[in-house]
Amino acid sequence: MAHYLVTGGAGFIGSNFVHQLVRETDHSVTVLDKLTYAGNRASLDGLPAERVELVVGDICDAALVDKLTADADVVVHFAAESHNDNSLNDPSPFIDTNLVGTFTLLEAARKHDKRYHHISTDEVYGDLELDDPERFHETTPYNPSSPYSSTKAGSDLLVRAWVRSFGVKATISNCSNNYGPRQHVEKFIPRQITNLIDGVHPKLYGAGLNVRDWIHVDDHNSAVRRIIEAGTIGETYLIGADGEKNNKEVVELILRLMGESPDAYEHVNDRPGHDLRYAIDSTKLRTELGWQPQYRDFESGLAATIDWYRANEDWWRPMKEATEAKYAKTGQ
Ligand code: NAD
Ligand code: TDX
Repeated sequence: MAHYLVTGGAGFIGSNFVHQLVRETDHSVTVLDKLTYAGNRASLDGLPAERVELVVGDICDAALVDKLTADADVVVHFAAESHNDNSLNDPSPFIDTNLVGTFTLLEAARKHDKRYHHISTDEVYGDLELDDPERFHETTPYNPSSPYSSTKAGSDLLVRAWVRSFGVKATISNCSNNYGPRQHVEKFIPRQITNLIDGVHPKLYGAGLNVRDWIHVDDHNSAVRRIIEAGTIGETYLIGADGEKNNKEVVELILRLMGESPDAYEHVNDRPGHDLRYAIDSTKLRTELGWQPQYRDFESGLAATIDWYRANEDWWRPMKEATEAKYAKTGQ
């Protein structure tokens, strides 16, 4: 039985990680989360108080991070500013949280000699052409496009340097696009589901031909747990579930699953610098660590996600209006 410090545990992927850890292990957890616009206390509802504690605070607060790291066996770092569109409107919190925050955690992990796992994204590799037979793998050169992905790339490089220079016991994972319950309504899939619940047409950026490689959040988190258990210190593992789809296909599927005509969407302004395609080759994780995704059918995973948003309007309703007001300013 171990004690985990989970940063960003009130966000989308972090909260699902804490739920999975409580469901499937005896570990206890301290969540460190600033509860920014993206963090939600309600995402931790239903978890046993004797096993999960929420500390509201900033990962850039060195004294707090030092104290919580000293008390933990394992640090899992999910906290980030995570939305590309926000990073294009105001990059500054991305620099603080993604770079300075990661530096602060690494210094604490180094001082207290703690196992550290760093959560990152496939966006650090830039994008691929639609017809490129290549996919991203662990040695693909970094080539990030947005303020978001460049700060994530920078944070990964800090981790690699702290492993090599100071012997920090770290691993890194770079995952593709996640879907599932408790994702903020600013993100593509929940935005379209909640728009449709409100009688608003889904919004496709540009022509909608950009490709994302979808993975269920529980599969991302089972892979993270496997890497923490069995991964080699200093190594990077790519996490993906062979889920490539273009945005138009995803919107058409959401419309069909929600009983609407599959062409009932609108085209809106494209994202500046919009990455064309992401695709992950997760052979290393599968062959070296024996991991497999459980959600092999995107349609049924998406249907369950739609059901979750229908059943949990109390969770998402408070963030919907402000999110759409932000998009209205950029014509998206
Ligand atoms: P999210 O925006 O839903 O959650 C981020 C959480 O971090 C929030 O709870 C927020 O309050 C917290 N946070 C932000 N700044 C903080 C700070 N300074 N101190 C403490 N807490 C802070 O993000 P997510 O989608 O769950 O992403 C989690 C991680 O996974 C990120 O590192 C992201 O880069 C990575 N990732 C996400 C995806 C995806 O598809 N969403 C894919 C690959 C990797
Ligand atoms: O309304 C929309 N319409 C639309 O066409 C929105 C919000 C998005 N899009 C497009 C842009 C992307 O091509 O959908 C795709 C997915 O968009 P996002 O949900 O914003 O995700 P993306 O930019 O691909 O980044 C996500 O995956 C990698 C996460 O937000 C990142 O945190 C993660 O690192």
